Amino acid sequence: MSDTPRPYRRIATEEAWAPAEMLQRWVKMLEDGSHNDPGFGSLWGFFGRSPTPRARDLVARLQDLGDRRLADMDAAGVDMALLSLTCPGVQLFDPDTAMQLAISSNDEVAAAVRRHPTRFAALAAVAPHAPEASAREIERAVNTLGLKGVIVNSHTQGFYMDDPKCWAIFEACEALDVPLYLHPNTPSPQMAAPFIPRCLDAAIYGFAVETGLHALRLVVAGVFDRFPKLKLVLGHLGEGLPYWLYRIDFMHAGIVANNRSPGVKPLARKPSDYLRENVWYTCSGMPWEPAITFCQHVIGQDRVMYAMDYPYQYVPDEVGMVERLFVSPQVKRMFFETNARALFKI
Ligand code: 1DF
Ligand code: MN
Repeated sequence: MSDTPRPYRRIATEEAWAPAEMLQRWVKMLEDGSHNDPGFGSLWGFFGRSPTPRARDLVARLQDLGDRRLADMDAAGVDMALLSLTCPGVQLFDPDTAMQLAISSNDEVAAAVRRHPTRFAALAAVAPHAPEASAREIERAVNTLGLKGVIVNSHTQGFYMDDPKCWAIFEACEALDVPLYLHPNTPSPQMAAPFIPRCLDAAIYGFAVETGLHALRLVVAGVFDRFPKLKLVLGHLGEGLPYWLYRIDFMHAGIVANNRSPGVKPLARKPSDYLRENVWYTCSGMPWEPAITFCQHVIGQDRVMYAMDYPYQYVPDEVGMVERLFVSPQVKRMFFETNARALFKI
């Protein structure tokens, strides 16, 4: 992108990568059918096995943590990328294998950050189905490797993080004051079926359904009452949730007042309060003025951040689309740079 001098650096906050070993294991699982996840079969059946240029190009770009990625960032005008393990990450594997791969991938991405400290920062992968080991890994990743937070790719084989087993992970995030980025995954096995025949399971819509649901489960379960300092990040401008704030509050109040479900207890505050005060938002995949400014309006300009979603949505012209947002220079700087610096301590 042609670029005039600007008074801020652009930090892109949802930029995916994948270690070769994990991709090889995924392809093997696709070939021998040793997974139980129709969404994974649909999404990675394409990216992992299709000979199309789109699929082969993505798999190559995902694995590059060096010159090719940096050249792509230069071409798009992205100064810094916050890297995270692509979906579904390690969460498809049994807990021991998942932890082992989380540790090795955190080491690998931390080495890339050390090679290019002004261009890369990274989040730590964990295994939500091994919460105690994950909590220890978060501490190592933050304190020893210098990673900036945690990435979870939504459900783990149908398991959601509102389960009290995951409290150890939230405790670690809160104690270290690092955010947890709840990135999409395809709809869990319990709800994948109606999405798949029309190819609606992935980024077109299923990601948002799955991940918005997951975030709301955390809110309604009272996770933020128990962990009031927990910081959650959602991509894709909150997976639709900002648009729903009014109706979620209205309906939740009625459910609580009528004691409709043993799974819903009164909360200290309204659901929208947590979505405004415990959650930050990135515009990954949504370089669209009305949606971005809506999110800034109902959530707050200090909580909405830039993301590209490289390499899945590597469209250099989109940086220009976002650059033309109708906001003041100060807000543009918050959006592209300072909100991310403050939240992730970059
Ligand atoms: C896609 C999009 C794939 C996103 C992703 O990870 C991903 C896609 C496998 O286009 O299929 O992270 N995204 O976040 O929008
Ligand atoms: Mn993404």
